[in-house]
Amino acid sequence: MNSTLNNAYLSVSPEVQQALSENRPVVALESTIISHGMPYPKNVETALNVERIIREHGAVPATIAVIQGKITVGLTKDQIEYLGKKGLDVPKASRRDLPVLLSRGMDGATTVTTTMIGAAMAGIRVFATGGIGGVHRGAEVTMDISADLEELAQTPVMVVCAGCKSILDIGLTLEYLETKGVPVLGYQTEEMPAFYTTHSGFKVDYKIEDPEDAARTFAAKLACGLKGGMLLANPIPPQYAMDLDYINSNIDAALKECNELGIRGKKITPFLLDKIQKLTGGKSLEANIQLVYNNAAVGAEVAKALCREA
Ligand code: PSU
Ligand code: MN
Repeated sequence: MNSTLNNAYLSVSPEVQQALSENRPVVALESTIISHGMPYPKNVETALNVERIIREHGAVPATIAVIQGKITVGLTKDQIEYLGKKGLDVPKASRRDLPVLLSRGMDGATTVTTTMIGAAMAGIRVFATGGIGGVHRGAEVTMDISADLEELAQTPVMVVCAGCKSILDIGLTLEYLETKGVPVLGYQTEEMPAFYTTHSGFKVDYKIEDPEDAARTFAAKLACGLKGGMLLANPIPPQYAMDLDYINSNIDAALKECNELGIRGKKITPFLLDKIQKLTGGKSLEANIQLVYNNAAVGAEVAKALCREA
């Protein structure tokens, strides 16, 4: 771990570094959800609440971003506020963007992909977020498949999420993860959750009973040196779940507009997230926030259980 901590492009906060060196639980958090996933000031408020929830559960939060050319693990409040305020003006940083952002001393909002990279470099094993990227609908023509899936195939971090939105093709996303050997685990559920709803019609590979079960599963993978991470899909609490038909009709409308406007590449996901929030008059934003809180709590419990394992 020391050699990675000496990396000139990595900066780990003293609090996170100390927790890791004492085998105390740390939960990584992403910054694209702050800059590109929610509007200001709700994004900052949510990011700070997520950190508080993780602390209340006895773990240390480590929000990750690229700040002035360094993968920064454990942002300060001011840095979170800065990224939230700058919003879409912060470049969305996926794996392919890192070399340029780092060498030029730029900022970047880390996606699931680059947050996993930063977490692994620092030695953090658990990462909580909202939803992952995946195989987009129509990918058989566009080849739009999120780099998040490739990262899950190669970087040893457990990602706690609420499944993926049906802006994606959930069935193809699960097929892709199967091909890549990524375990898709349902937290106390047999069904793959679909972000705003607990139902998707697709099954997960295995149901996980509790944080200990999740930790033992991940520990077994790590012990065997099996490459890659794991997905722990944690359904939105039912009281915050949205009506399936309502959310799907809004997703369809957002997808239609995205196609008509000819939006491409990394702009697609942020466009869809923003459009859905506007079409639902903020209702989807509230659901989004609540599921992130829920994932933060489960992430902290799994991180604690992993520290007891190892
Ligand atoms: N899905 C969400 N909210 C998000 C994202 C996805 O429900 O904020 C963000 C995450 O950072 C994810 C990224 O890693 O979008 C995926 O982008 P793309 O589809 O361009 O790979
Ligand atoms: Mn894409």
